[in-house]
Amino acid sequence: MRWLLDPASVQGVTMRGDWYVFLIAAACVGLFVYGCIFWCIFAYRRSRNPQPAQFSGNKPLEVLYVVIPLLIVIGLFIVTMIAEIPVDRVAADPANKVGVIAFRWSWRFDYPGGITTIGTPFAPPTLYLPLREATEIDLTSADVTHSFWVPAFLFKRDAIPGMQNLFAITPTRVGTFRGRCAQFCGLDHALMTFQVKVVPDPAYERFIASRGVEVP
Ligand SMILES: [Cu+2]
Repeated sequence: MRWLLDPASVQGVTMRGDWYVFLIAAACVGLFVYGCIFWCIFAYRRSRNPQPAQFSGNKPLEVLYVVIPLLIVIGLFIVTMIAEIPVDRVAADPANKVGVIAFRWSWRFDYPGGITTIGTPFAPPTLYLPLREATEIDLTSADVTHSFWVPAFLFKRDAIPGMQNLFAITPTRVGTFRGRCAQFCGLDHALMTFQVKVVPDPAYERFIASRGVEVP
């Protein structure tokens, strides 16, 4: 089902697995419910049942339709928790670390070695990331709550003033991806976009070593 979701990050692939479990569970519940509805429409149609059976209460059935949905919800909860453990994992000593500060209405990226990029609503900044390296992102906000969202990575995390959200992103494909603020944050929220450019590791190393002069 690659055509359905093709995330460009290791973390996204894990979340896709979780999403498939939800999709299959929802499809099974949907099939069962629609099956019951159509079966009732057919089996108890008026020509065969002019007078419907009259009864009330069915203890085993009532217990069953409380217990089964509970088990499904508990199962989905556990599957999601298991998926989130590797996604939330950050290394004690990350190889690459980028600070991201969201502000009304753009982004600031701080790389190692003092390289800083500050965007504006009309000149959205570019975030460079090395391919297949886990980059630790240290996310916060300078004013109100924003949200860092890169749809291609299947990844979104809130940028909250006074709080630091740490997470790692490991891109798996070279390319340019769209990023945007996913939390309505005021007038120019819609212009609060950025680009993510995933480049091979040597190009990223040159970018850092040249203090941002050799843009990949
Ligand atoms: Cu925002």
